[in-house]
Amino acid sequence: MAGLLFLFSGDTPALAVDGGGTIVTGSSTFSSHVRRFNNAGAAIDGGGLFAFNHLNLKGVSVATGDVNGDGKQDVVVGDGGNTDTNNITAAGDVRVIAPTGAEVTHLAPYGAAWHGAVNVAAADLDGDGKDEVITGPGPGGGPNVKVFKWNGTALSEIASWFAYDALFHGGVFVAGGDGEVITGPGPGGGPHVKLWSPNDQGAIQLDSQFFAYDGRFAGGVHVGTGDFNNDGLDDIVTGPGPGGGPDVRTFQFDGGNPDHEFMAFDPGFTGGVYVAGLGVPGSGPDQIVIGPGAGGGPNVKIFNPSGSPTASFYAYDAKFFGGVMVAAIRNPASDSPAPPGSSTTSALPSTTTSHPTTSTSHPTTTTTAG
Ligand SMILES: [Ca+2]
Ligand SMILES: [Ca+2]
Ligand SMILES: [Ca+2]
Repeated sequence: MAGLLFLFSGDTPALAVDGGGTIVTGSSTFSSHVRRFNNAGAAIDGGGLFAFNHLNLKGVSVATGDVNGDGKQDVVVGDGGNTDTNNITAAGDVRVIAPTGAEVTHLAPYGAAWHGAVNVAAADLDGDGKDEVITGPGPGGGPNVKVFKWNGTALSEIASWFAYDALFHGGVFVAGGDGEVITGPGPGGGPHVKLWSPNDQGAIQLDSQFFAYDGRFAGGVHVGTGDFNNDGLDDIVTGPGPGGGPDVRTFQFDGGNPDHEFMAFDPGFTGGVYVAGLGVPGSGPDQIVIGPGAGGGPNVKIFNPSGSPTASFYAYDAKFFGGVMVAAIRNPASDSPAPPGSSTTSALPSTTTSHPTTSTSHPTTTTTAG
């Protein structure tokens, strides 16, 4: 039986089940180590779990949301790449894991032959109270974004499209909020954020796009969502990919000038930063969780949107410099689903994506985050 090596252990606080305030981290290289923390940085599940036992794992991406609609926030884990040839189909490239540690479901969004990374997000795109799983391939794959919806027993693909030029093989980072899928190119791409939703006919349309940083920057852009200006509408938080400074920005969905901008680490750190919106029950605007890219220590930080740090902790051993992907539970009360009438259950153009295997080198920096 492939898969879970360690269950989430110990107490599962109510925060982790039905409210905001919980942070999920994933090792972005070397292993599939997933952990959870509260908004003060305390571990809430002991040592966490190793989500995959694929050969030569290259890390994981993480998301959190209630995928199966049971009121409990699941953890979605995407394989960061591997060299397995045997058990991918059995184990999947994406696993949905309940707070108890039990697997809800797994799937292989890009087929059994795909051994690259899968970036994941979870968001309720159609307002039915269940979070859809959004996937984007890592480097080596075409920019084929997919959306999967819970069908009562498993996840079914309901949308599939190319978010960028089909020849771009740097990967796609994904997020979701207020009925929109948000995409950012992986390394090699510009900081080109795009927002997508189904049109009246159910086909995916591009609603908005903007450059989060100087258009000449080619390290890609990480994206997350939260209500950072506290107006009840979701906003986007961005962090540069490798090669950029730790320059975190928040934007409203129509782009324009950022509402907030701050440096999450020493400005000299150029490993890139992963970003996520964090809801804290009873508080105002969503906060921002930051994980360093490869080259930085495992120092996860939480900030108010204005850039004031509220917590800082090591998600993994202090000697781990592989980077930390982050996700967090949003504040459910502030999460506005898509308006009635929009639906992603429709015939979408089915795309055939080839995933040539390339070896993408991520710039390695020796600067320590934090
Ligand atoms: Ca659930
Ligand atoms: Ca839904
Ligand atoms: Ca907002």
